[in-house]
Amino acid sequence: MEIVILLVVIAVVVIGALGGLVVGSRRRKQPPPPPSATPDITAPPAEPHVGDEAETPREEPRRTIEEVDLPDTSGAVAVEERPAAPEIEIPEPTAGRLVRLRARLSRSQNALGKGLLTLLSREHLDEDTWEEIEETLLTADVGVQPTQELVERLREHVKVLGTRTPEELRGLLRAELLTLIGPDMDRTVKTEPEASKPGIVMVVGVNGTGKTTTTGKLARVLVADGRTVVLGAADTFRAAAADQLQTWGERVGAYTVRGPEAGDPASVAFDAVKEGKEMGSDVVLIDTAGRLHTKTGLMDELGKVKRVVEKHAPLDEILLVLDATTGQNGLVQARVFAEVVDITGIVLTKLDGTAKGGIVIAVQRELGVPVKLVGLGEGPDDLAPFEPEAFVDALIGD
Ligand SMILES: Nc1nc2c(ncn2[C@@H]2O[C@H](COP(=O)(O)OP(=O)(O)O)[C@@H](O)[C@H]2O)c(=O)[nH]1
Ligand SMILES: [Mg+2]
Repeated sequence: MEIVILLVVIAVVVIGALGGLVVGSRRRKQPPPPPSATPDITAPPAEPHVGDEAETPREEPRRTIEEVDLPDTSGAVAVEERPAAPEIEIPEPTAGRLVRLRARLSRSQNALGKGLLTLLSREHLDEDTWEEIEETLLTADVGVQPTQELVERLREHVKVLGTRTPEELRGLLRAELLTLIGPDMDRTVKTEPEASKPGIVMVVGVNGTGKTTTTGKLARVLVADGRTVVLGAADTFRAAAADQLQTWGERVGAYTVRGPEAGDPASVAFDAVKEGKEMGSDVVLIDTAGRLHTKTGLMDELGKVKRVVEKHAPLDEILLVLDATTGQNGLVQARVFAEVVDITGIVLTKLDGTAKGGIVIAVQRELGVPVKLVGLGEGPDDLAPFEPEAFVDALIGD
């Protein structure tokens, strides 16, 4: 009797363990580690631990022989059931995203575009009205200098026009806003790989501005364009930051290089580029931490990350992520970061949540660097290449 009980117990344990293994292997989503993975790079998600879901299969009702459907052999060749491959998402194409997401700019549209058009349509454009126009621009964060330039030019043109039709006003405003934004600036994100090295992009900015989200979205953009991507989780301050980035990567099959928690961000960045090179990847995207409590600390850290990465090759792009809802505060941050590293492009996030679309103009003026990407939501494909014409059209409406 004891022997029978013992056998039953053993059988249950074995079945449970087997079930656990199957579940475990299905759970692995991270793409296979690169051939050269070095020990200091944290491996993809761990194997299931003892006890992990080992219980589940035991509770599943077991099918009896009578219930098993026999394969239908009358039709085509029976297809063998294979374990599901990790689900890799196909991101949306990037062309025309800003046009598609233009409704997200409705707050800026109402406050800036419509506001200005209404004011300009007044029969008498007296001093008070011009002051209101100026206020509208300043409230939308266009910035003092650009506002004065715009108002001056509008005044001149309106004088010449005499009577103004709504179409003329719209055309005028469109042209002048475009001039301020700079339609001819090169806004391509430099990610072209060269013979011996991937394109290298570093993402910097204050915590909470959307760096990790932007890095993840950018990886999707690149994958959608047919590139292979390696992510470097150089925000080693919190383990959750690396997890967040890795999750973004896994969704599109991009490998994430991580380091130990509180480890050296520069060495993670270095390893990421090394992996990118060895895997023959097209682009390496490096996410960084953005603690700003001391400027010197930040300067030291980012400066070091940059120097260490440049032992491999120069960085192609340093993107500064700014939260558009923070207004003038964002400009202060921009100044600090520009002192530390050579910013080559700006990403303005959360433009969907603000009426202050004029920040695009102000921040470009401040840094003399173009806005290259804009964030228009929390969704995975809510990052758009910045197109001045589509942006202005969205602001002033059709
Ligand atoms: N509405 C909106 N939210 C955004 C956008 N970009 C990022 N976020 C949100 O901002 C929060 C902080 O983002 P995260 O990438 O973790 O910031 P980080 O600390 O700079 O890495 C998250 O909740 C994001 O979903 C955007 O363009 N629009
Ligand atoms: Mg982050």
